Amino acid sequence: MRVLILGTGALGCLYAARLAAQADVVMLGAWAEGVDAIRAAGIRVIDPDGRAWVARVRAEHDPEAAPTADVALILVKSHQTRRAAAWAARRLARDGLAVTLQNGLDNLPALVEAVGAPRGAVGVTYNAATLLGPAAVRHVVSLPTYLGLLPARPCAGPADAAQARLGALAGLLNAAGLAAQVSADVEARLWGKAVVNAAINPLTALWRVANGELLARPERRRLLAGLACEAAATARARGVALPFADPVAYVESVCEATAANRSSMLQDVERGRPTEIDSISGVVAAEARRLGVAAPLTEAVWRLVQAL
Ligand code: KPL
Repeated sequence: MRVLILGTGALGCLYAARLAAQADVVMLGAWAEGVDAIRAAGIRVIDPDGRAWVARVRAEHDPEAAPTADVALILVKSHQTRRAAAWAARRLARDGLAVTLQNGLDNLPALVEAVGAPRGAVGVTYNAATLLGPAAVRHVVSLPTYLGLLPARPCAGPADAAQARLGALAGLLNAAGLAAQVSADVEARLWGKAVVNAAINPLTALWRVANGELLARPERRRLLAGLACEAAATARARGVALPFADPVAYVESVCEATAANRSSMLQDVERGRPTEIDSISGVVAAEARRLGVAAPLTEAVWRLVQAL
C-alpha cells in the first residue's frame, strides 16, 4: 500500500516510522526543519520500553514531489487541516482514502470538502507521543487506534472501496505494531476522545503539568471531572452513545495510562505554537450552547487557553 503521511510532528513521525517496514511511506510537511531532519538521518523513535531505533522514510516539502497514494493519514495540527486536506486531494488515488487521525471535532468536514465524502474517513488514536526535536519522537504509551466512516454506512462487502481500504489500513497498522480496529460507530469513539481531550488538554496546558499530575490534588480532580461531565453531557445530548458509562472514571483512567505524557496542547504551549483549543473545547462549547447544555467550565478553559 502507498501511504502518504501529512505532518512531521510527534504522531506523524511515529506512524511513519512504524509503517515504513510494512508499506511505501512518504511524508509531506510544511515544517522545513522537520522534513530536512527526516531526510538527513531518518526518524529516531524511543519506544515505551526505552528501546531506541531509527527508520528511514522519504519526506517531501512540496506536494507535487510526492507520489500518488492509496491512503493519506492527516496528522497535522487542526489549524493546518485545510492545507493538508488540499495537499492530500492532489496526491490521493481516485479510489484512495484520506483519514484524519487528529484531535478535535471539526477536521472531517474540512477533509471531506477537499477530497469528497467517499474518500474521507476518521481515525481516533489514543497513542501518546512527545516530539523530542525535529524527526525525534518518544512513544510514551501504546494504545489503540479506531477507524471508521462518517456518517456510518453499512459495509457493502469487498465492493465498498472505502471499507476495504479501512480494513487494509487496520491490518497494516496492526502488522506495524500499532493496535488498530475498524469501528462501526466511530462517532462514539470521536466524541469519547473529545471528552478526554476537553478535560485533560486545557488543564495540563494551563497548569503546565503532565497528565498524571491532574490526579495529584482534589481541586485538580474536581475541575477535571467537571470538564469531563460537560463534554459527555454534550455528546449525549447530540445522541452519541459514548463508549464508556462513567466519563470521570474514564478520563481518570486515561490520565493514569498516560501519566508521564505532556499533552499535545501543553507541548504546543511550551513551543509557543497555536493550540487545538478551538477544535476541542471551542466545538464542545458551541455544541453545548446549540443543544442547551450548561458548559461553563468548558467555556472558561476555552477562553483561558486562547488567551495564552
Ligand atoms: O490525546 C492526547 C493528547 O495529548 O492530545 C492524550 C490522550 C490526552 C494524551 O496526552
